[in-house]
Amino acid sequence: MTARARGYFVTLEGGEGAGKTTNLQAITAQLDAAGIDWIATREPGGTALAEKIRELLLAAEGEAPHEVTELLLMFAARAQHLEEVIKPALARGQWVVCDRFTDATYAYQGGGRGQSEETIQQLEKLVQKDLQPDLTFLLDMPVEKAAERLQTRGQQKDRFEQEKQDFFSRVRDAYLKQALKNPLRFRVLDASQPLDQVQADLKEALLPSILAWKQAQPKSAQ
Ligand code: Z5A
Repeated sequence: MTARARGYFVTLEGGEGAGKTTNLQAITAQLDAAGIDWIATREPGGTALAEKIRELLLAAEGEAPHEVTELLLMFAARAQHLEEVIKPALARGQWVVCDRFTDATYAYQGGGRGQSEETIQQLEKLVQKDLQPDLTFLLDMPVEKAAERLQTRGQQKDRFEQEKQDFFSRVRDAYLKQALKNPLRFRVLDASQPLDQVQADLKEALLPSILAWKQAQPKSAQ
């Protein structure tokens, strides 16, 4: 087997409608062009069991999870996803591109629902040990503008999407706080720009990581 360095872990974060799903495809296209092997995944979800937990968390109807239940279910899904999908892919030398990860927990369960940072940190330590994304893109935009964008979508709203503007403002603030606390890992992009400009910014911000990672590969794996 060819010796390879560890893969690379990229996460995409942002409020709803910021364009994570759309821009994830731009990232994987750039990785393809660079000849890099990748997997794309999402949270909550990414394995059969974690996708079942996602359904429970997002269901708009029925018994709503208590805030602590919601927090624990996010980390339960994450534990399964990490062990079954993320860690094995990184160990194989693949890039993992993940639509949301633990920064979303700080933003939604912390900022949105008011769970303490300390509690989230304890669960993060339990589930992730020292594993953190290598690079996180925060697609940031004003909450009102994202809401306008989503008005045209017209599909049924999940439990989070039914929250009020005030909730999403707290989520945005918590995301920006995470970015300030982790400046080496975060790249904050202005997601309110036209899509081609957002993708140009994304491409430019991703390129140094691609080049550095390729440079670090053993010669036999290049
Ligand atoms: N959650 C949590 O609470 N705690 C956690 O730890 C985790 C998650 C991991 C599901 O996530 C929920 O889980 C989420 C937080 C919670 N709830 N909320 N809200 P999700 O990622 O599956 O759900 P989402 O944020 O609602 O995803 P989304 O609505 O699909 O948004 P998106 O992926 O960011 O956007 P998009 O689908 O790529 O784009 C939306 C539309 O805008 C679409 O029509 C695009 O064509 C358009 N678009 C995108 N970019 C542009 C630009 N630049 N200009 C114009 N139009 C654009």
